[in-house]
Amino acid sequence: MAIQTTFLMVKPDGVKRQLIGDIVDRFERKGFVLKGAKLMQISQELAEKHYAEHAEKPFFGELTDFITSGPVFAMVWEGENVISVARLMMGATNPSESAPGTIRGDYSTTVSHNVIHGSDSLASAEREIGLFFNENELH
Ligand code: DAT
Ligand code: MG
Repeated sequence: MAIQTTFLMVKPDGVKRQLIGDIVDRFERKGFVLKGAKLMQISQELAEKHYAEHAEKPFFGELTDFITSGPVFAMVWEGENVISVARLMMGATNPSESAPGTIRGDYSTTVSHNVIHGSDSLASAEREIGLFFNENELH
């Protein structure tokens, strides 16, 4: 048994396309538990911190512009191996390679607009939850 928590976020494209309900539904039906959630606008500063590992990549400017282009739906989820299982349910980063049935596989065609973010490790989950949520916002 490894009960974990992870940080998931519907990106601005997913919010605009009204996919929040479907995405929340998938994780609830799987059996994961929602611990916190909010619709919010990401600042430039938070975008740069959140994606700091990609600061040297050629797409970094495009990435921070996109993630600040409209509201996101930030969430914390809990459950058995939720970090890796949520990544499986999201599908591969590049929607050209994500399997049908996954969120990215079902709803996106381009890597720069791939609908959802999910933490990729225990350390990044802890770091990202701390960046986006206060203790009193988690239940
Ligand atoms: P993931 O979001 O699956 O963890 P990542 O951490 O490698 O993927 O990249 C973060 C985001 O950056 C990704 O969701 C979309 C964007 N991205 C990644 N590679 C890209 C590329 N080659 N061109 C444009 N955007 C890219
Ligand atoms: Mg990543």
